[in-house]
Amino acid sequence: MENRRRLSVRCLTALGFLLSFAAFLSLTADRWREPRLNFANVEPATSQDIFEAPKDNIWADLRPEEADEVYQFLAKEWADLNVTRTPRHALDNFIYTLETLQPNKSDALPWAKAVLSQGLDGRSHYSYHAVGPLPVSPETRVVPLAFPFTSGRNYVSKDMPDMVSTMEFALSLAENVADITTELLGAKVDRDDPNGPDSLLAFPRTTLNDAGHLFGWVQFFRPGYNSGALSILPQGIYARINAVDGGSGGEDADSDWKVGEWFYNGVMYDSLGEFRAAVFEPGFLKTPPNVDGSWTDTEDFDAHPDGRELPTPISIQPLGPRYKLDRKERYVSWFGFEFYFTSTQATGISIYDVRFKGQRVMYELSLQEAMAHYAGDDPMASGQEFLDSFFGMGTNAFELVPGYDCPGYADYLESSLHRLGKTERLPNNICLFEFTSDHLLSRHTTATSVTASRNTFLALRSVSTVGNYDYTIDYLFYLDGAIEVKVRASGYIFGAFYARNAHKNEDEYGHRIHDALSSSLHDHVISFKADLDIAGTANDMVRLAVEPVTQTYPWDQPHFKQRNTMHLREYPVERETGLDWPKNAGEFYLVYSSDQKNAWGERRGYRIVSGTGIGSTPHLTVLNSTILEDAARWAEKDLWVVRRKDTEPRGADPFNYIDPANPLVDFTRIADGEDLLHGHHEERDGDRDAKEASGGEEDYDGDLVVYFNVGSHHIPHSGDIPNTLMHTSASSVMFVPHNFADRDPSRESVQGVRLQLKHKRESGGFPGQPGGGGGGGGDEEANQEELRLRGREGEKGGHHKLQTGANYFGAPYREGINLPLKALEPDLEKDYRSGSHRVSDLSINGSAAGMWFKGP
Ligand SMILES: *[C@@H]1O[C@H](CO)[C@@H](O)[C@H](O)[C@H]1NC(C)=O
Ligand SMILES: *[C@@H]1O[C@H](CO)[C@@H](O)[C@H](O)[C@H]1NC(C)=O
Ligand SMILES: *[C@@H]1O[C@H](CO)[C@@H](O)[C@H](O)[C@H]1NC(C)=O
Ligand SMILES: *[C@@H]1O[C@H](CO)[C@@H](O)[C@H](O)[C@H]1NC(C)=O
Ligand SMILES: [Cu+2]
Repeated sequence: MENRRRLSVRCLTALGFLLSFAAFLSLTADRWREPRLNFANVEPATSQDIFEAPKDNIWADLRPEEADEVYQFLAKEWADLNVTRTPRHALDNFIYTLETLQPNKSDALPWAKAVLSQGLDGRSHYSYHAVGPLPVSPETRVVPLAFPFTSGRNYVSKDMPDMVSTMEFALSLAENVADITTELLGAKVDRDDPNGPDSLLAFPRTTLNDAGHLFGWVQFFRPGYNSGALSILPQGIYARINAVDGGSGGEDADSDWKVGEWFYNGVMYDSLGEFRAAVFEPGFLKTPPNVDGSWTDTEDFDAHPDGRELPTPISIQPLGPRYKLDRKERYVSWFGFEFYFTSTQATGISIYDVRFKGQRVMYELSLQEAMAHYAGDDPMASGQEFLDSFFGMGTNAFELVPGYDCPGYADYLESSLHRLGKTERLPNNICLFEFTSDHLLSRHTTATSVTASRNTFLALRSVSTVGNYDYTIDYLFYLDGAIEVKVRASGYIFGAFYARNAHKNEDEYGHRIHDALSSSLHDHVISFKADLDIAGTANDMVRLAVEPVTQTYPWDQPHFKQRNTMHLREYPVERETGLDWPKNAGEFYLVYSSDQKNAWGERRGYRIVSGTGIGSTPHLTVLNSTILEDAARWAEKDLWVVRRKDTEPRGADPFNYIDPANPLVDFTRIADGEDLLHGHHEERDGDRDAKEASGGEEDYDGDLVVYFNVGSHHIPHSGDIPNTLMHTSASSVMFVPHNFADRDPSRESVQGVRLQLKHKRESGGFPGQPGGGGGGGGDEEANQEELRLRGREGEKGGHHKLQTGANYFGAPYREGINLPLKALEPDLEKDYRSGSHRVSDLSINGSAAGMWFKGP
């Protein structure tokens, strides 16, 4: 007992923690930690309680006080706009969002970014404004924010109808056909009990076509009993709605719509009258409805296969984390990695200023957009697409489930959103943890030893639930300097209605997966930006190809005239371009430092590689998508390399969703073929012309940005019911050091064991070859020999004296541990704080464009 470091058992409740540590907390105000789980007989590391970032996190979101200050400032500046916090109409003026304006890389002044929704001349607009410098002072001003957008505009005009009145229109349209829906579906819209078991929901989706005509389709759904299974309960009756005047969102929005054709069971009807007449005609061909039942339940509480009576193995971390976290600045240090992170409403977590062993590797790594593009044999599925930043990957990043989403021992952080003049806190929606993988990072067996190094990595995770789908988004860091971005989708698919009708072609777009449900083929393409700074900002991208070749070698003569073999060939990427992953993985995409070399004279670099996971990293199958138009051209290739510019901070903008023909950010204008030559390169004939033609900067410094996609071609099958499984939906891209250091840098940080076997040592020869080389002598002699050999390696030469038996590098566990139940099963009823989640219904109302409320 005496030699145990016994720790007084801290009270685990937040209150107890606050009481016993009040004094400590008052000193470290913002830096206090969640009460860490303590174990009875061990003392967790405490060093991170006083860990501080070297600099302020200039990317961090506005603190609530700062947001209040900006709101007050804007209230004065925009006094004439009658800005309201509770908009009741599309044309009301309101500040939709407020957050930090991410600073230019080339300067770092704190500014805020406000999105104003404004009614002007009977139309509604969204506009971006920059407010700064901060904190608010007499110099602070508000200016239109247009420089980040390729369009040169700071606004989109929202040619969307008033959401409330459109929903209202869909509802009354549905009420008008209660006789038909009762006849065909055994259900009808019920305003008093909209989510009742025999109720129907009617949702409009509207599209603006090239000619500026606004039209849409209303589709019926069943609500789903309790699981939110709505997206797999489409009902197969569709009505076209047409905007009377092009859809202005104007004052008279209620009268903006009229009903056009109807579609049911593969047949188009010109009008409601025609449809109704047909339905009640004897012999009308019906198709079975899509009815909810236990098949949509997300869990089975009743099955008891062998083994289910035991809990699963889990991971624990009894001695505390090995990373250091400055919670206030959101700064992390872990085995040579250092980075800051932040969260934005549209795109969720971004990481900044990533260094490895003191050298900058990336300036920024961040999600840009998450797209899902559908195809199908009905009026909805055939024209359905989502750009989820519009709904908000950060706005919809809800509380994580400790012990399930992330280990119970993870650090959980919150984010706050400044919207509609208020600050909303999303508790525990970011987690940070170390995890030891089920496989080693390296191992080797020789005749006399076995060495095994654990693969422990660091994960920064969040989950964005955008309507039907949950995206788990990971930024992963490995001991060798590798960085991985991994996304896994789960949740309900967005299915299509399956009509049992020989003339329908649902099978061309998916599989039948229930009585009346088709699985609805779609592509997920999720874009990330990596501003690589491989050992400095001046970088070159090359494709290093492994190519077959026929060579003549003097040493083969005269026996082989020539030899079929392979070799390396380097193709510099000299212009901004989009690349696809090479066939047969036959090329390495490398980003090299333009001026820094390792000890062997090789350029220091990182490789970009389509990473682990069953899902492969896709680009959009659809060519020149009719619905996306110019809103998401980044989706058309796997990887892009472009010049970094302050004026091109993002490859997409959330409002691209509502203005696809004329988006704020058109990616083709970012990847527009400018040359990437710089510094050490000779100016070549024609380059100057090319530069001028593309409007490039003469003094390009070699700072490049890579955009890349993860996602999947999703062909859901019966196993996606009830929910898509993450082991099949995962996909990732990895950045892996390539000659970045002089040898594997994980050796100095990895933990593991070398087992020195009791065998007489062999030396020389191939390890493992019995009798290879001299050897002889006992363990002592073997150790002497080992030391001598290691000493020869020079400078660092091992001070560790090898023993026969287990030689640990890093710390092994040295004593047993009493585990509190919490370490195994977090107390979710107490620790999960959210009472409900504001999950988007994927209608316009659930998004940027629909934040107004029914009038009193
Ligand atoms: C602002 O609100 C006031 C009071 O409700 C109203 O009289 C005025 O017309 C409004 N101004 C604008 C520009 O909407
Ligand atoms: C639109 O969204 C707001 C905020 O989420 C909600 O209060 C309102 O009821 C919604 N309106 C409709 C018509 O769904
Ligand atoms: C894409 O489609 C549009 C509209 O159909 C057409 O005008 C345009 O030329 C097409 N672009 C390409 C690259 O095919
Ligand atoms: C950031 O860069 C843009 C484009 O060069 C410039 O217009 C803007 O003023 C810069 N922002 C700040 C805060 O300096
Ligand atoms: Cu999917």
